[in-house]
Amino acid sequence: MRKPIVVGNWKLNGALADNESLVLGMLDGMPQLEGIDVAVCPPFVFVPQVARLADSTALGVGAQNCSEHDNGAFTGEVAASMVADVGARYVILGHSERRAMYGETDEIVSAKVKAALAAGLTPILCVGETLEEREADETEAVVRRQLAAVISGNGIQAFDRIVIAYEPVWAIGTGRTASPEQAQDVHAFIRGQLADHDAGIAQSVRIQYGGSMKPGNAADLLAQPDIDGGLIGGASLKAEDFLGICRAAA
Ligand code: 3PY
Repeated sequence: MRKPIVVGNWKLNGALADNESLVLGMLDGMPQLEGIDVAVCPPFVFVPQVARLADSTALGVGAQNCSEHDNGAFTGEVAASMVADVGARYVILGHSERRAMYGETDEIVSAKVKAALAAGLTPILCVGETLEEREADETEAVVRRQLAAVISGNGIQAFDRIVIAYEPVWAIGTGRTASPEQAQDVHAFIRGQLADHDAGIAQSVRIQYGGSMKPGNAADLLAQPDIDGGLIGGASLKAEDFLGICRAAA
């Protein structure tokens, strides 16, 4: 049995006072959640604050990105070891917004996964197709290519320590959600791609669904056999919505 994992991606949102009430609200509901991993990923600068608030609780903290480099002349970058140092346990990598807006290629994402693993972080590796790609029947080819880069750069064994998030780009920030069947099909395909390399890893890897998951649609998505949790955008900015999704996953 795979342990469900629900992670909030706050994106470019947050402020010290707001973060505190949001995290305290989440922590209020956490004791009722059993058998599930829960984390939130604020912007870099708020990782230490959230790590402090969540200290000694079951709420994990992650970053939304990290550099593929360890240190040096890379102005504006943040190394994986630095986010680990200030209390992060997870890092979201290859989110479609970073692939589309910041030029992150499959190879860069793979190098970031390597850096994150070396720093002891759990990468949350995002994969998924755009609307044009889906309409051109290229969903499987895109997801296969995105996974292959990380497998070739890090080896299949690395997936022992990676969480995958399937995020159809057309369902991110659009209010559109993949149907449970559409999501399940791609989750099963992802597991099948890993099974071509290692059946045990394919069975144990956790695959989250991301893309407008809300309390109202979470239960149906999470009931699918290959959906092991959620990577939550907007609904992670309200404690009650986020906890509602966590309860559906637990
Ligand atoms: C969304 O649901 O909007 C996301 O991008 C989650 O990462």
